[in-house]
Amino acid sequence: MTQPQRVEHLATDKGSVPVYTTAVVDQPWDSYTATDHEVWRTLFRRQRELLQGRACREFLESQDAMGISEAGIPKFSDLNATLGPTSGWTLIGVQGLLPELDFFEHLANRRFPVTWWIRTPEQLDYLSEPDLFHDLFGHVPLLMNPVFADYMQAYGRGGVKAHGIGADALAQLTRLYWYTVEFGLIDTPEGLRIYGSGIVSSGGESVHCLESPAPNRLGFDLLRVMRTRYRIDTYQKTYFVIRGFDELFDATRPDFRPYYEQLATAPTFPAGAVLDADRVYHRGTGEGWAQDGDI
Ligand code: HBI
Ligand code: FE
Repeated sequence: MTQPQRVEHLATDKGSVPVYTTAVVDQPWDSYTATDHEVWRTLFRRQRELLQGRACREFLESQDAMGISEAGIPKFSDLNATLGPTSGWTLIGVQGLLPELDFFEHLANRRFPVTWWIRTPEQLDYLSEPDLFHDLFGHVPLLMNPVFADYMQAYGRGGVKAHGIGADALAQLTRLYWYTVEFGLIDTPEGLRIYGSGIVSSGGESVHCLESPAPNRLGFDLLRVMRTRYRIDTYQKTYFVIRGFDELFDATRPDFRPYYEQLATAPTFPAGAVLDADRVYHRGTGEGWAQDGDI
């Protein structure tokens, strides 16, 4: 088997530029080094300790049910043996960021792309694109939840359609992904909990999103989310809260075309905005926010 490539952002004098790749590759599990497995163990231990009492029950229980543990980097084939019969999803190996349409088409066919390589010890606390830890530790467990698994396929199908409609529709749909799949919170009888993959795979944000007074925590509303801008390189200024995965799946059931038409002339909102119509769980103080203008 040829060793797959490690495709990462390109550092240029104008900042980092994403590099896209479309290849589907076999996971070269035997090629992982002791350092790779040690990076996994370090991140796994840190995150599982932080996520007790912070991540939603479904996330933690699904990780355990799949046998994702601190032993070392899991084999995609082992995980597929559990995931396939449970929700019809298959993990496929990829080399890095996929172009939007490729990504959506995989989701629409219940294939979840997992980056085959893991970050280096120097990148432990931050890297600018998804690696194996983010994808596998963060995204894969909730694919075991039937309703969330259906949502992810519906999202993929919506993405393929949005790609055909145009850039605005794509941007609006990407905001939905960002504020749910990546940075979503869920309300539970024990309080707000995390389900977003971008949060559960990040040390600082796992605490910040629930306990810092700075960010807003607002009730999920589909069109509100699709109009709300975000930054990819700082903690979120606003987290949206769903009351259950059904709320997410029900929101993506209708055809989005009328929404895109309605939103075509609707202005977007800054990431830190709080509107009169918002269901407010917490109005953020905004302390420490990067003064980044109107993002
Ligand atoms: N590619 N490998 C990979 N993983 C992702 O999570 C991913 C992607 N390409 C595009 C993308 N996510 C986002 O733009 C989604 O909002 C579509
Ligand atoms: Fe992600």
